[in-house]
Amino acid sequence: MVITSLADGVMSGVESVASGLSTALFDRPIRLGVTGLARSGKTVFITSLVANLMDRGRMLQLSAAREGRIEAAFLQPQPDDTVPRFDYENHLAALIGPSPHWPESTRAVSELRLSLKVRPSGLLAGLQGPRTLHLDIVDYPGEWLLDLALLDKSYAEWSADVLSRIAGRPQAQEFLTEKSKAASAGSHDEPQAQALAAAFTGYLSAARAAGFYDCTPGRFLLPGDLQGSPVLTFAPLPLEASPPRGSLWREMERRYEAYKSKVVKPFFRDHFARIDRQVVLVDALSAIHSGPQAVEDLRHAMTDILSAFKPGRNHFLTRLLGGKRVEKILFAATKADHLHHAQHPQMTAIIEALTREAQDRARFAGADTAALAMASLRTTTEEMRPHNGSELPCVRGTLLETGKQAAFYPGALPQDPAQLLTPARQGAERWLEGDYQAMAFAPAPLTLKHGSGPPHIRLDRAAEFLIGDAL
Ligand SMILES: Nc1nc2c(ncn2[C@@H]2O[C@H](COP(=O)(O)OP(=O)(O)OP(=O)(O)O)[C@@H](O)[C@H]2O)c(=O)[nH]1
Ligand SMILES: [Mg+2]
Repeated sequence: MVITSLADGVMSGVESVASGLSTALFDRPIRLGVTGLARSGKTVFITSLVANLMDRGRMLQLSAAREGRIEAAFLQPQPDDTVPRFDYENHLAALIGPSPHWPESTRAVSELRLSLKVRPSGLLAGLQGPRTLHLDIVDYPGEWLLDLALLDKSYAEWSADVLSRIAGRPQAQEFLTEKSKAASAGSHDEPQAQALAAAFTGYLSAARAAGFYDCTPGRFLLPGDLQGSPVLTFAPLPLEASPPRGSLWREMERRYEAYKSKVVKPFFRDHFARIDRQVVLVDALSAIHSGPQAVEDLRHAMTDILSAFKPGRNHFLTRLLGGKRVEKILFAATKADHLHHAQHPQMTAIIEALTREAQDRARFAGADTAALAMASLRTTTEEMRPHNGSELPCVRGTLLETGKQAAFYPGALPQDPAQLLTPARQGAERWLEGDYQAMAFAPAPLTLKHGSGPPHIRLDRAAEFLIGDAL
């Protein structure tokens, strides 16, 4: 009696291990991180990706969709109960409603689980039934990723770094004046600390608006519920002799360290460490429009982002990840619908060159990386327009500002990306060959065809790179 029940117990134990194993193998969730700096297009990317995975008529470059192997795609409750849900339905309603508009800016991490029921391909096709892939998509601000570099720096090092970088920037002058009034070694005075932090935050916003990317600490621009708290009330100060205890400098140092341990580390532990695949969205056209310094800055930002994904780079991360690594990273130049397709190869070459340089500089070996030019939501149509006896490849759309239709030509991107990247590296003030224009278009009114998601450019290729192998 006892023996049988024991044996039964063992057997059912074995069975549940076996079924557990097959679920583990086949239903392993994939966590896809979507990041990029503010306004780079994360919300629109996720919304369009999910809509196009649910209705796959425009996803021919995703092999599982082309082969008709995706039997169903549906949203499910996400695994993390304390992370806000990505507001898919409202964002989609904004984009495809009768008076379409862009979704609101988002300020924190959010998450969505999309489950795909897929028939296996190749040899397994006849042997196995469909299996389910859970795709957990996580939207988080790229600024938070750049904060990783702070973990390796003391307050003195960080201050010296920042102060030397911003010295020549007009956006920083107000902060620098404020800083020169402060006596680092003088005793800590809260109104002064607040004035310094406010001036520094003001600089960060102005720098961001001017197209600079090195705008850390990331939470200063996206404070959320930390607004006004001491962890966000510090600023870089030069180190003079050895500042005594209780001095302004020491208090700033203490807050900087608190920012690292109470803000930066928890983000890496709770979100970053669990990501399997990553897309980094880059608004490269805006950077080119802003000029060589913004392009150079973008290159630095991409290097910093890549080095966050390089195992072994940072003690804290190495311990945290314990051997786990991100499998794929896609750098995607977004909003390619601002360019006629005749210029897409040039844009792709630029983003590829930037990625390659970032890889070399970060001495990156690890994840599989790729770069492409894409648009999550296509808002324009293409048009050739006569100009000085030749034809300009333009795009036509509704201008966001005026609501009027207009044709737009941003300027000729060079065939050789070095024509932009070299002057950028050499610190040029402006482009030699004319200027590049930027333009904001409103989403075009849409009627979605049955079975098709919103129109896009190469979103299917992005999906193929990111999850194609797992389908
Ligand atoms: N033409 C075009 N514009 C786009 C596209 N994707 C994003 N945009 C523009 O970029 C803006 C920002 O897009 P979001 O998706 O909200 O960007 P985000 O990265 O989520 O922004 P934050 O949440 O503020 O960090 C939009 O309001 C649009 O103006 C696209 O595919 N095509
Ligand atoms: Mg957003």
